[in-house]
Amino acid sequence: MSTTVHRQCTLCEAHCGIRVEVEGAEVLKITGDPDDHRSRGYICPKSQALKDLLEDPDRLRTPVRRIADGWEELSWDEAIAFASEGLRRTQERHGRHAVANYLGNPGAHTWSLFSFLALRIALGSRNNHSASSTDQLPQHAVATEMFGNPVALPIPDVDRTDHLLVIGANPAVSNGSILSAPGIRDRLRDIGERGGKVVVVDPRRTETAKLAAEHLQVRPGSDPFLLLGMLHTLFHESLVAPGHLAAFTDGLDELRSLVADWSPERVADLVGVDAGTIARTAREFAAAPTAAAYGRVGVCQQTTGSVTHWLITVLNAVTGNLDRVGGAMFTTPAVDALPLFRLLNRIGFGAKLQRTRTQRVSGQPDVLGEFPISGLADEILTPGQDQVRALVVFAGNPVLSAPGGRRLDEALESLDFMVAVDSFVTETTRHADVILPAVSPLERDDLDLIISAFSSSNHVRYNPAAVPPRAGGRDDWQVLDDLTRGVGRGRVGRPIALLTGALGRLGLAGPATVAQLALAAGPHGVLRRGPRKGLTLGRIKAREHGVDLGPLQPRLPGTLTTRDGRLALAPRVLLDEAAKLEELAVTRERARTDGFDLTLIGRRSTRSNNSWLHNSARLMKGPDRCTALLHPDDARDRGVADGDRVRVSSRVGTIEVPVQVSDEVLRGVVSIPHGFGHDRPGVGWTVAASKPGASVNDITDPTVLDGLSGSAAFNAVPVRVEPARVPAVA
Ligand SMILES: Nc1nc2c(c(=O)[nH]1)N[C@H]1C(S)=C(S)[C@@H](COP(=O)(O)OP(=O)(O)OC[C@H]3O[C@@H](n4cnc5c(=O)[nH]c(N)nc54)[C@H](O)[C@@H]3O)O[C@H]1N2
Ligand SMILES: Nc1nc2c(c(=O)[nH]1)N[C@H]1C(S)=C(S)[C@@H](COP(=O)(O)OP(=O)(O)OC[C@H]3O[C@@H](n4cnc5c(=O)[nH]c(N)nc54)[C@H](O)[C@@H]3O)O[C@H]1N2
Ligand code: SF4
Ligand SMILES: [Mo]
Repeated sequence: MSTTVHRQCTLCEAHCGIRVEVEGAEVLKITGDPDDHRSRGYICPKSQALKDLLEDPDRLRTPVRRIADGWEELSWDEAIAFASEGLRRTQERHGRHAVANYLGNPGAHTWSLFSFLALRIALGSRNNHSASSTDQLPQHAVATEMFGNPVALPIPDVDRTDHLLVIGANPAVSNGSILSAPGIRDRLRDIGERGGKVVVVDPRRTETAKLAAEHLQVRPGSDPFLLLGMLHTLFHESLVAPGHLAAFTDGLDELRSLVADWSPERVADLVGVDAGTIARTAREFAAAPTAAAYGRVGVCQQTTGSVTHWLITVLNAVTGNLDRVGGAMFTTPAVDALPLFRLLNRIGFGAKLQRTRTQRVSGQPDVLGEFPISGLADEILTPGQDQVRALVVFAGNPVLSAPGGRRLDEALESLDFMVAVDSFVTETTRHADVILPAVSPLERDDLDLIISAFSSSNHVRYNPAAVPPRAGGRDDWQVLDDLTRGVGRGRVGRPIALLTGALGRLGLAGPATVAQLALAAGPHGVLRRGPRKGLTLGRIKAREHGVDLGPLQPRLPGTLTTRDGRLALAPRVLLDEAAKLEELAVTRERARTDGFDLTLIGRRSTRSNNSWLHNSARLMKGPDRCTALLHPDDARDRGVADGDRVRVSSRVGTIEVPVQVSDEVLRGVVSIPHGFGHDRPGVGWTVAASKPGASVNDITDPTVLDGLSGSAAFNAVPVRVEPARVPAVA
């Protein structure tokens, strides 16, 4: 007899509702949940990988320790003791900062994140890193400067907007990021159908651009110039109307003088779009009844990541679209960090959210207590006080995901000790001394309180385990809590370890306790809404298709936690970043003369998710997806045809991939996806290794970072493309 379990797919940020048909411990079928009010039955092909992950013969089921010729299995008790002791020993000998940590992307999709954060506190090291510094860190840095609250990220109100300007994002493939909105293709189509307009700004004619009414095919890295040109038009033509924001907003005058020098005529060549179109794009944005500008990794992963995100928020604000229905809005999530940041500000700690410490070798400042992952290899390889000698990696694969991955690969091999919490022997975890494998998503219960806080509507949904954990399987939080108890020493670490232990003995172990407290204190919780109506974990669990907490609501000025309680439209540090654009405008051509005549950008595929779904045979079917897209004219100039192998070189290194000739990309641009390169020795992903591709991060530059946040600049890398084999002379 089969039963059906209702939960979410948590592979990407859409978090679609699914129905998992199970018989005993086996999963028979995964389909969309038509009763999930957000996804209404929608799922993408990746959802089927949940079953593949569960059944994958390469997935580690028990902890393993590295030995001379491979791996040996350990009991959980032995493994935790071995891991804790190795970390403790390193800290005793070399100080607490000698143990670094890295949090990968899937770690933010599970409530075990709370346990990882506790482990961080127990370790007490300043060397914290995460995938954020390859992703959305510029957005947090900008939010901290403008709103005082690093997690106050404006989300486009896609379901109610009349005009959506998408800059450097491809939601038709990524399914929306910092914009959770399952089935977003339909939502984008709906904008047009209700008489609105979608405009896409991207150097490639993407799947999203094909759905849009207009595509501005800009040159990579030119977005800040485009936005300055648009803002120039708005100020010059008196189209600036911040509306309800005016009463609590500072900085309009500084903005006016900043944009005065950047007319559409001046930026047109830099952007690759004519001045008339730039001015019209600005006018249409301002004239729309409601409009939202939205940017994601295409513009985060740039040296100008923060400045661009700032200008995007400014564009929303000066047209009165920030925090209004149909514009770019803030969520009112089940758990809100707002009171925390308000408290930090009140006790004078707010200013410490960023730039209070510097990364030892690179000198990069921290943001939200983390250093850029791009600097980790140097921290490991450069001798000196506080050199990193041990590492804990939770749910991450930085060898493939961080810039300059090849060097990090080497650095990891030189560590004294490394612990990985991951279910596979990956390009990263193959360097670990011990791997602690957690169960797969369908084997655990979960509550998403992070991704839902960045959604197109307010909601929360509990995920029961679909099948019991396979023999001996443990959830991430159990593993992480055990490590916390094992390593916690000193003034802060010891109390955290003791508290974790005490909660365990009281039967209150794990993220459920933290979630209950956070829910109670949240905007919908019992402290605010009373014991009868307030949102509790029990009430969330009782609603098997999820809880609808309503559409996004205006939240300003209440959500501001700046010291003066005002919205800072022109923060000093961002004006300083903008000042660097003058020089950038002049030097953009320089790389070409250094022999790198093309510009590299990234790409995502619907059948892939960063580095870790390439072991699913059904997703890997079909043509090679790790290709270099090249414009037909550029291919012809280099004497390469579709399918030929090419060498793509940057200042940092060279990779070899097949070329895919396509007029989708702008001339002068090469597009290569990340997350491949599974041919490194010892990688335990057999399907992935049979179609390995190459890692584009072997040629991205770890020294080229976003100016304000230190986040990786994967896009707009100067490269050269040549045939892999020189054709024989006739
Ligand atoms: N060139 C280039 N590089 C990029 C990007 C790009 O666009 N271009 N994008 C960047 C972005 S946006 C991101 S988010 C990063 C991602 O970077 P990472 O987070 O470092 O890498 P992932 O490929 O997501 O690897 C996730 C790892 O977690 C493991 N895992 C999956 N689920 C779980 C779980 O539930 N528990 C545990 N313990 N482990 C789990 C997987 O087996 C895998 O090894 O890559 C970045 N790198
Ligand atoms: N199927 C699938 N879905 C995913 C993922 C995946 O790997 N596969 N990864 C998940 C993760 S971790 C994240 S963070 C999100 C990311 O979600 P998105 O931000 O939507 O990511 P991308 O699809 O990489 O889109 C970035 C776009 O920026 C464009 N771009 C590159 N350089 C520039 C530039 O200089 N200017 C402009 N204007 N555009 C530029 C690229 O051509 C690309 O179309 O996706 C998530 N969803
Ligand atoms: S879009 Fe696909 S991968 Fe993302 S949550 Fe939905 S079904 Fe899962
Ligand atoms: Mo990401």
